[in-house]
Amino acid sequence: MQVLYFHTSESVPEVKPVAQQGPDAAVVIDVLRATTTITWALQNGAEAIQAFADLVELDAAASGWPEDRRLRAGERGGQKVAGYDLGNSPLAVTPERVGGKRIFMSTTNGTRSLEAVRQVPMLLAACLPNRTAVAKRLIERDCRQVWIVGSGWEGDYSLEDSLAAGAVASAITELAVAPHRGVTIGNDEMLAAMALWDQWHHDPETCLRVASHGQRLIGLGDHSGDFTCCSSVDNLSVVPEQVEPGVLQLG
Ligand code: 3SL
Repeated sequence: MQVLYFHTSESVPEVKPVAQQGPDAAVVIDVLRATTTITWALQNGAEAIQAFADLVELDAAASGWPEDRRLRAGERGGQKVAGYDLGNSPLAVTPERVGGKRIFMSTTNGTRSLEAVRQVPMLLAACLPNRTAVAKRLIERDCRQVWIVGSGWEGDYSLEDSLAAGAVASAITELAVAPHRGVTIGNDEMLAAMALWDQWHHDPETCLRVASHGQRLIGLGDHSGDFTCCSSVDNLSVVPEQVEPGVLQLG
């Protein structure tokens, strides 16, 4: 298995078909907070997450879904979109709120990354809480070329997504020990992310708090619960997987 990391949706190369050496799997990460929220929403019984880069498209799709079985989740600039049911906090997607519901979701960066790789045959969402579960899924499916894609902030690098990319890749290298499952690290970005995980794995919450987007969230108000939730490691075994373009369910 070859594993590569791209920091943002903007840095993802053109996705080629598998027959032309394109990736057979992609893993999207937005630690603060979209993929953490997606993973917790599915853990807590949401029927599915349908992700959109664009709010107008989200509204159009949501309006075609029964009102009692839908929620609209929107975040821009770290804050809830006015009039939407939910923002982007993993603490808000409780079983009572999301059970049985489809969540139509758009965030500043995370849902853009999901859109950038939606044509890759297998698309997963990862965060620190499910990083080992994601690594196991990739190994079980015997993936050949995996693109891990961060979300960053409006085209720029983000520390916390790289931390989690390194966490996933480290779990893959630890678990894929059978001789026929050689793991190769495909680019410098992936090597650097693994070094970051080595550096911070004893204290991921501090890494999230010192990161520029962590600082942005702190500036917007008290996000202590979000930091604790988003920096927890390996406390979830669910893996969001794309089942049709833009729609994630538990695979
Ligand atoms: O950028 C995103 O997609 C969001 O996850 C940002 S925030 O954590 O909701 O502010």
